[in-house]
Amino acid sequence: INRVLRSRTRLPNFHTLDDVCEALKKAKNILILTGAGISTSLGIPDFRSSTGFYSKMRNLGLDDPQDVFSIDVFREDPSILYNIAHMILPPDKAYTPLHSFIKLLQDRGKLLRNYTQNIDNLEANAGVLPEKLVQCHGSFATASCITCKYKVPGEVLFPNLRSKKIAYCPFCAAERKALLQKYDKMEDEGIYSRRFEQINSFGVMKPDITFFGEDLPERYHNFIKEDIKKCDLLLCIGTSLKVAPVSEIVNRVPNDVPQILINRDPIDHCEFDVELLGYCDQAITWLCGKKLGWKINHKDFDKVLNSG
Ligand code: CNA
Repeated sequence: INRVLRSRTRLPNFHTLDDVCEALKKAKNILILTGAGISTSLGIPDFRSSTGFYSKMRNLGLDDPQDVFSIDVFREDPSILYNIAHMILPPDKAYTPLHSFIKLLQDRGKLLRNYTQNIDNLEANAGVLPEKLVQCHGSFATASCITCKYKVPGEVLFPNLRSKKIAYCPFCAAERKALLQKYDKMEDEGIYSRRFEQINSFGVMKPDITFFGEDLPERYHNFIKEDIKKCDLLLCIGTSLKVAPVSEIVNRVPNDVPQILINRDPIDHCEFDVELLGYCDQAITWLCGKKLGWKINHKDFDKVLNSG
């Protein structure tokens, strides 16, 4: 976790809603950086809000809630993730008006790429094309054996995650059993064994989400350098920008590219040209519906637009 400390000179002629609308109309290569805040309206908690996942973890007595997503902790005791993952499992087929806004930019040929920190894979539900998406922290869409890397579709793991039962890799089962027997025998013979550390995660299936201590997916590194050069507008939506290296994107975008924040809470450690503080579904629906005359193709568009 890194705080992004930055002092950026704001663009001199870019500070009104009309500037935002003009930029959205003109832009051809929009880079959208999204976070957990774009999915909270579906009931998926974010991490750092007062009602977020981390405060729930603290209430469960975990000293450092980030440990749930530490690869070292997972290797030592995978049951911790299996006990809490049900809280952040993605709902089936759902997506928000904000996800549909990303699809709208894609349809209008304006979306360079959506860099999402989200692991819920809801962008796919909204029809965002895989080539337009970089899932910076992986996702629940697939899962792999932590030992042999055998990969399965993510849903295969969902029943286990919902019922808090660890899922094991079928190809590592025999070796796991043999290891368990070996360590049991050592213990019977009074030989000190490091059974806990050695075996607990052997052959355990892990959702392909990036844990603290793991590198970001290759796709992130493959695209980010060129995309930063190409982008002509940066939208940061529903993120506290506290997790590096994704948080550093805002610093790497050239200074003459307008940067807009749409977030419920202000972000003290970053400066944007325009900040729209509030719920992102409402903000973007209002901007599209009332200011730009763009209809977002989402079942709740009219409801949100008329909700004031
Ligand atoms: P975060 O640190 O929890 O910040 C979320 C931000 O969203 C906060 O600044 C809130 O103010 C803001 N926010 C919450 N609700 C809304 C809303 N309706 N409209 C506008 N803004 C809102 O989460 P980040 O994404 O910044 O942190 C990155 C982590 C979160 C990644 O590693 C993700 O994997 C992880 N995460 C993902 C999900 C998901 O996939 N849905 C859920 C929870 C956490």
